[in-house]
Amino acid sequence: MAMDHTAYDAQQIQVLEGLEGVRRRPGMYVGSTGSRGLHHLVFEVVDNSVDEALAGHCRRIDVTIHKDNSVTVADDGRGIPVDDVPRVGKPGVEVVMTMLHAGGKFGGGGYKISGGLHGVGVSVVNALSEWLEVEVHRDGKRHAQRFERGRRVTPLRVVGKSARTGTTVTFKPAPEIFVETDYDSTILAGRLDELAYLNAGLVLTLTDERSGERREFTHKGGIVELVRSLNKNKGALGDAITIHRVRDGVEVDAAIQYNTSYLEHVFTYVNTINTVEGGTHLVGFRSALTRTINDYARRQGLLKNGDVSLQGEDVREGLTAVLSIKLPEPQFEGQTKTKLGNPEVKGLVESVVGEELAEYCETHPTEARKIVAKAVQAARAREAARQARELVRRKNALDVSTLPGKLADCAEKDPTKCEIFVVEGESAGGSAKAGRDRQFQAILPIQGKILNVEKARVDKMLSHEEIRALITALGTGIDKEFNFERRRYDRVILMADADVDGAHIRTLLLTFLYRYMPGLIERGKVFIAQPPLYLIRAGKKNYYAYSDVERDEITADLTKQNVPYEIQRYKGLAEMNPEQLWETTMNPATRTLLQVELDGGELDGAGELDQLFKTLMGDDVEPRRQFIQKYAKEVRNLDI
Ligand code: 0RA
Repeated sequence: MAMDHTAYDAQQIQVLEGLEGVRRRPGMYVGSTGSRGLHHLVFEVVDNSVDEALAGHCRRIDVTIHKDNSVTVADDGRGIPVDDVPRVGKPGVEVVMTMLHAGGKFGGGGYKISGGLHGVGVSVVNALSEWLEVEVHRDGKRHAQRFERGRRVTPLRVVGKSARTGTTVTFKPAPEIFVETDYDSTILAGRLDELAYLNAGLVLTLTDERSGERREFTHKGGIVELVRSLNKNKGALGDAITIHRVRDGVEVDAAIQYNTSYLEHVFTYVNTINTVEGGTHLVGFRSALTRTINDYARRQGLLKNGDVSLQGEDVREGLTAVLSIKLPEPQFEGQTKTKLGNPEVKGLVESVVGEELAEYCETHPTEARKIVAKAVQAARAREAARQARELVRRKNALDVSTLPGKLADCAEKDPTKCEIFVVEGESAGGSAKAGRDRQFQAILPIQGKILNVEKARVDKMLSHEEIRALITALGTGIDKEFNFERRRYDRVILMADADVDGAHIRTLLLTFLYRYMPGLIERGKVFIAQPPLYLIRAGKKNYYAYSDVERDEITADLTKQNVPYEIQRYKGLAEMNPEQLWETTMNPATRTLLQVELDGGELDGAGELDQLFKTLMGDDVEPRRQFIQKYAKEVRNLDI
């Protein structure tokens, strides 16, 4: 083909300007010149290999971090074409490495499926590298070419024979561009593992020559394995539902599995990019779920007459799912370009997921019924919470006249100086009322027996008179309308017998507070009173022991002094008279309180606690017992 020199020169200038532009504004192309951008270079190269895998030509991708923080990405794909590109007059490899956006624009037919952050292509990596070497195994030969700061320094040469095909790219990020040049193998490993889930069967390896560590990532089952591992030990309801369909050139993969928690974990991907801002695919997925489960519930008569219909949030309680779609021309929108905009995708995903889900329900009635039952329970809890909120809103919580009759309020009106004892049982409540300092201590007796603690569910609790009284007394409102500033007391102290029943009512109240007023626990405002276990009478003197160890210490002491004594084991709060209760359990100067804490805090502590509470409320007695023991260890001893 005759070369048009004018066009060629113009092309050359454009190429240089293009890559110079990348070097002038690297952040625009790779996000930043810090750690994020540095790692993005690797992801960009790996994504090119993943495209080969998606096209069905590549089975493994090996990533190596070298001692000098240069990185090699090797695949066993077809190899980047080495023939001259018509009109450009240069080998395909060189065009790919030096022209912006040249990535998927040639080679015929194939579209770029996996995404670099901006789909910028490997030329950006070249432009931002001190040097880059590419090796192509193709047509029985090994070809090599070297670039420095994006510019070709050797032409593409045949350097040997080869019996295989594939592409190997090695590059060293330019130190004048990147402020961070040390690779973090954990970050690379995380993405490679994610890619292994999103591309079932693909083998990815990471070798860190700085430490000698080598890891392999492969997940035969793809996203289903991811969902199963996310649900491990979370009380999965049946096995995961898997969906795999291609419609109108869009590949839809989904894995769905419910667990017994209240949490929703749905991860969505478009062309292997994690679409954290959601988009049309997620909207379609959600409406398919809501519609299909409602349809099934109604047809099977699982929704009672008085029931409200299931809303999106109901069918997503305890849902773990991964949705991964692949389409030729994704439009990414949003702040971080991680929101899918393609409008046609909504209906497409909705119908594919809807059809598959309906089919699953028909063929797996036992599992389907469990899922519906869970959603129905969520809907009832939502309705009960709404009614309770309504109740709280209707009655002005600050208006003393609407306060529950059983509440013995304190005289002090400044909430920061007040505390409330929530006391199990009428008689203990009576002692507490008589023994308290009425200036700042309020008492709310709760009838433990009325609440069937074995079977109580949170939605049932909300419809209960005792719990409503507690909500009104505390004044903060619940759930979405919780407002800490409206609290009527600064400390909520749960006071129950030191026996199994007491432990049950206490954990039940804690479950309630955790679910509907977590803001109180987070702020360290919830406490557990510590009544003594023993009274040791020695003549006119009374000693209180709060543990067996303490009892033994006291009696040993008395024996040493030859003082006769009598031990009484307290079976309940009611056995103490008001003065004793004040002295041992309520007087801030002498009492001990346990402060209830969310464990972990920053490390998904709420999630873990959620799980524990769920365990507690389930039907298994053994996990409940274990929880109570674990919980006892987790509360901090606090002297006030
Ligand atoms: C364009 C066309 C073809 C393959 C590739 C690019 C390709 C690019 C990269 C980047 C890293 N690994 C890669 N492997 C392949 C298709 C060539 C053909 O039709 O044989």
